[in-house]
Amino acid sequence: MTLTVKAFIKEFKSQFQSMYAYSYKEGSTEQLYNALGLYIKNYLSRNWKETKEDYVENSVKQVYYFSMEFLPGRQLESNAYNLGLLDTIKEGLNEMGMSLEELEEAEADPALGNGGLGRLASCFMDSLASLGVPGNGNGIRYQYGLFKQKFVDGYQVELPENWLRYRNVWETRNDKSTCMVKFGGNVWLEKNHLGYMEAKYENTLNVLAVPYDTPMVGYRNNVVNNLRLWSAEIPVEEEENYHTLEATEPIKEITQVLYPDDSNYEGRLLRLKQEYFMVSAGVQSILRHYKKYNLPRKNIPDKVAIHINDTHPALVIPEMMRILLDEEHLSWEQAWEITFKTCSYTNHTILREALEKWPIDMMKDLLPRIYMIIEEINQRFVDTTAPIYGDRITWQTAILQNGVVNMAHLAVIGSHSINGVAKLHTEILMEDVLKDFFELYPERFNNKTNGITQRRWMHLANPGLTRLLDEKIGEEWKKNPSELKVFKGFEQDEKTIKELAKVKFENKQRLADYIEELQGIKVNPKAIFDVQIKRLHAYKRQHLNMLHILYRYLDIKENPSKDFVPRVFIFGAKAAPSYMYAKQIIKVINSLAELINNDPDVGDKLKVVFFENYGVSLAEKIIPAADISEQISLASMEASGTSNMKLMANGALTLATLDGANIEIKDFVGEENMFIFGLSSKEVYELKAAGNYNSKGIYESNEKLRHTLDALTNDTIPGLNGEGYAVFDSLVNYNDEYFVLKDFESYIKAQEKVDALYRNTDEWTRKSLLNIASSAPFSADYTIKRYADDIWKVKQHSEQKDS
Ligand code: 26Q
Repeated sequence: MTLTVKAFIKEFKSQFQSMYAYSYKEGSTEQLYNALGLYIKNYLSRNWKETKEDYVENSVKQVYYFSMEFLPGRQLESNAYNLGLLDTIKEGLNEMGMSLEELEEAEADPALGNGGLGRLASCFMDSLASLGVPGNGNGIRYQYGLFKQKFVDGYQVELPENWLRYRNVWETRNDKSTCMVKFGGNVWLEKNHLGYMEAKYENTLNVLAVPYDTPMVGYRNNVVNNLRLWSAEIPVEEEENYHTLEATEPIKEITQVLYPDDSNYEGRLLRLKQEYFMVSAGVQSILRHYKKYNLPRKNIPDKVAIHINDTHPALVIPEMMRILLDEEHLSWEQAWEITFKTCSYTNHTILREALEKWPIDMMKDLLPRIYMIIEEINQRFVDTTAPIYGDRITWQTAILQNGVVNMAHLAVIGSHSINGVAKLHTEILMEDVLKDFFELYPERFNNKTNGITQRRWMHLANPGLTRLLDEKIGEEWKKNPSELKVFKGFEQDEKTIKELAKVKFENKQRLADYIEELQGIKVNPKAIFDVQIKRLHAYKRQHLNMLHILYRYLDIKENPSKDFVPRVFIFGAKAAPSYMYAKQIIKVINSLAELINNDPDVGDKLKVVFFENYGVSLAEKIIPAADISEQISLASMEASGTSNMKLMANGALTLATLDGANIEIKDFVGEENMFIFGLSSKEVYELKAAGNYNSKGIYESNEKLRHTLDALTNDTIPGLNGEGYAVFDSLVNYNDEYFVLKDFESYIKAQEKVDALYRNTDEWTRKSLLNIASSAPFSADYTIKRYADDIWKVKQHSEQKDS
């Protein structure tokens, strides 16, 4: 069934009229957007229903991806595109005197995640549906997403992100599938009249979990999977007990707001409530759905795979045990076998301060039955491990340690598969962070390098490049990304090189216009667009980037007649609200930008743009215009990175340390087509082990560096209130935790190579072409295929239905 422009126009008009009872000509942008969104949702609803029915009728195995975060981005264009409606809709809207771009801006960008981990979950949702893998997301419908970031005098200010204010056309509230989640109270075990042990509860806080389902549309394959987000409400039958607004607070707050920290774990009770709420509702709903299959409980692992996205949903393990023991009355051994075979876990970080460890007392009070089960899992683990491996290893790997529940240990012990997110990261897990577990269970460990969906990050974000690729290598690459390598054949084709350079230039021109409109900064589209977009964290070293900018600024001031290659430095980054140092770095960059952008001696040679409120929608605008991709974390610290993949696929050259997936970028595109600098992870480990790093020594002995660092504290940068000192102190006087000064010199050298290469436009573009052509292995479609084959053992179920 193909939709004609004429039919679309007719149906859209009637959709609008049925919603608002006046003509679309009177509609506001928001209303027109809502009508179009609902039109698309109606259009896909049949496939959504049929996909669901199909999975049940054929008793197919399904994956449930449990994640506290999802960052789907705007869905209007991407749904229309995957459904094959985009061109028809664009044309129809034009005929009615509207543009899709304009309506699109009315859509909220759901910021239900912090960064990489949440965006990865959403790329995976897109790939699951597009491959026809039966896969569902399970998460929280936060009423407020990640804070909106504003800069006031260069300081980050956080505002609430009320993304649901103007309704969300994509979601369907599903009152038929609610679950009850119990907190606190007293629990004891009692034999019931059938002779089974049963858990008895009193004085619990009962919370109703209401699911909101959002369609996850596959790319032109009629598959529509489901993303289920849970919202906490007062149970209907208990409404009468809640007399005041205040009394409802403890329930409503559970799904009110996303925790804005992505790297520093704080043991907040409310966060633990959120985790258990999502997990309990999710597991209950899965096991209820499984009953439709009419199969014995022991077959659950043949039909259900539950994936734990970092440790945040690791309570899936005791929760599943609880239901199988207390409600299904299985033996411990039976329940454990099912749970263990069903669950798998991905680790996303090696930062020690990010590892979740919940105080035992807190867990016991909030989740008494879950704690009892964790205790038994721990006891049985200790009893089987100690006799074979001895006390030391057993103690180091136990779940309960020094008054806390170690969530990573729980996740590892209860999962049949444990994976890292890039080759180096997985090695570090096996050799360092989870070394003892690797000795216990080597067969459980595996690597799954992250990936990105090319549909959103190339096809939609970069139409110019997509057209060029279609023209040169045909359209096959869109279904089959490995075809991108055919583009390598054009490496020496002058015409293609020129065309590619033109695409990039136009993208830069568009971004330059946007920057001027947004910030009033005029940037030269011929300059190198140098981009660092990611959460702000000392290990990601935005301050190393800043030091280079400062160095360059001083150089320009001191050598006015020197020939500089113009550069625009572009940042996008949110700092966790409680992360002081990250906020100070933002302030220093903003003040430095203010100085540079307004200095007439500098002109076009140097500009610094720090976008406010970086998120998925901004990323879609910035990435296609990037020349340089800054991936400069201290080697070993960045588990994978995913902006590195997006930027590469859009033809940016990577300037990087050998960390995370940068190593694999190097393997695919070749060292000569990127800029590598800095310590290797091995050198970082050695330097840490030696214990003799002396940042002050470097400061004192490197004249260039000293000159640059001194500018942080000698009033070179106006508007600072001690932030320059804070950065200076941490780097010079507190021994520079992330070895910024150690890598400074080689970073500057790499930056000089960037300038030199950019002078040769064709050579630069040739390398850009090779990057695009080598980016296929980072397609999330391949990543998901590997998860499906190796970990979840689910099959693609996408026989093409004709609708
Ligand atoms: C934990 C406890 C309490 C509150 C918050 C958290 C929390 C929330 C989010 C801890 C960590 C996160 C997010 C981590 C994250 O995004 N990690 C990134 O994951 C990407 C996808 O695998 C990788 O590419 C990045 O390298 C990694 O930093």
